Amino acid sequence: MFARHMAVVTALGALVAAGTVVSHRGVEASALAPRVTKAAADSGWTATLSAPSSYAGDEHVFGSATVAPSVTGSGFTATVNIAGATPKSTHPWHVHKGTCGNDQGVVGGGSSYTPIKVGDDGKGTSSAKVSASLDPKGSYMVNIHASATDMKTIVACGPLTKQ
Ligand SMILES: [Cu+2]
Repeated sequence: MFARHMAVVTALGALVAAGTVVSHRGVEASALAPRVTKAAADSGWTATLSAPSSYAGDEHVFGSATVAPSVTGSGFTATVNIAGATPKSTHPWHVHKGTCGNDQGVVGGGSSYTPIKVGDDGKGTSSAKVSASLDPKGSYMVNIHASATDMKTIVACGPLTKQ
């Protein structure tokens, strides 16, 4: 019940954000209008990524991330851009619950997130469709892991802030 309600709220927020007037789901959501007025202002989240103070390695990864509610239903799309990474390196990344100093786990299935493939210029990007919703009042962050074989080392991290 709660999860379904949140899905409708997220969908309405996305529709309003996109300036689109739509069909079946819009009609369904309008029945909840008095309760979703605030959520309708949700245009997503952003994060600025930098190396955590605990990081002692050679990479100097920085970047940004955005989270946009899905336009077509529940869930969200997260996009990350980094620079300063080792050329041709591969970095797993995720939206996590919690803060950079207090990881409370990946949001959605870890396999939703395709690792970032870094180019010769040290830059890379990736995008993930995640079938989980973020609690507007929740605490989330994006982190960039050192490699698939060194997930424990975080080369960059940043808190997600509501836009
Ligand atoms: Cu992660």
